[in-house]
Amino acid sequence: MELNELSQAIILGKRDLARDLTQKAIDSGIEPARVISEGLIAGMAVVGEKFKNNEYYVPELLVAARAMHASLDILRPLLVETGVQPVGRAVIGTVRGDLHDIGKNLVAMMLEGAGLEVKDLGVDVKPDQFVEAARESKADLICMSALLTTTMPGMKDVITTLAQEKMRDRVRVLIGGAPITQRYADEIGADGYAPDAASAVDKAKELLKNLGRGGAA
Ligand code: B1M
Repeated sequence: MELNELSQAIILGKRDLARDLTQKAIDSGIEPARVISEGLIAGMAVVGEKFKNNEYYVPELLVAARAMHASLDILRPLLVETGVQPVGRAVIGTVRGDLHDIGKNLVAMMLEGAGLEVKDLGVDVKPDQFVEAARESKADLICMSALLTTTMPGMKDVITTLAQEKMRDRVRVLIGGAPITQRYADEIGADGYAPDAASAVDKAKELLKNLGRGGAA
């Protein structure tokens, strides 16, 4: 089966077709991670371009996102199944004022698939909520996503709150999202940055290793 059929279903916002093609891809033995990268992410990249070029508007984005979520519902449990023993704990969310969650959901699933226990706090997560959740779940990592240049500063606020609560030395901070760069991560004192969901897993492993958690995720 060709994964570009799935990309097309995402681009056209065809939810039922996206669901069927995802199931077909899995049944034909394609790895869930490949379905995500070559089917879903590839499709959403085109959607993003079309939006940028004013070929698509918000309604088209929403139906594309809905199709993507239908596909993810099938892939999520499969990704988790591939995981081994939990090797670390993470809380993840999209920062205050930001409602974009597709990339964050992908990162969460990939981390789960890599064997981490992940608590997903959703979107529009305030600094206190990140820190409180990290405390409650004894998290090793706080993972933040931002898609808007206006919401990026919320990441710095989480790091400040973490320090105020004297938890900075035992919780590592990983950030990402379309406008985020390594330079920005350095500027705000985050421990890691990843440009995509696959490298977020590598970075998370590295940070866990630094914490003495073995990093065998
Ligand atoms: Co919005 N939006 N949006 N949007 N939207 C962008 C981000 C934008 C770049 C579009 C554009 O103008 N070209 C622009 C931001 C401009 C800026 O700030 N510079 C924008 C805007 C302006 C807005 C609104 C303000 C529009 C309006 O209302 N006028 C509004 C804001 C709402 C809010 O958040 N308060 C808005 C709304 C929406 C929708 C609701 C319609 C929808 C979101 C649906 C949803 O998420 N449930 C939407 C969408 C879909 C997009 C685009 C088209 C696609 C985003 C996406 O899902 N990409 C986007 C344009 C674009 O990015 N090209 C755009 C696919 C996803 C897989 O990629 O999220 O980047 P991404 O995640 C990647 C990596 O970034 C990385 O890994 C992921 C996978 O590999 N990553 C991490 C992400 N988080 C990470 C965390 C990590 C590590 C890696 O560690 C923890």
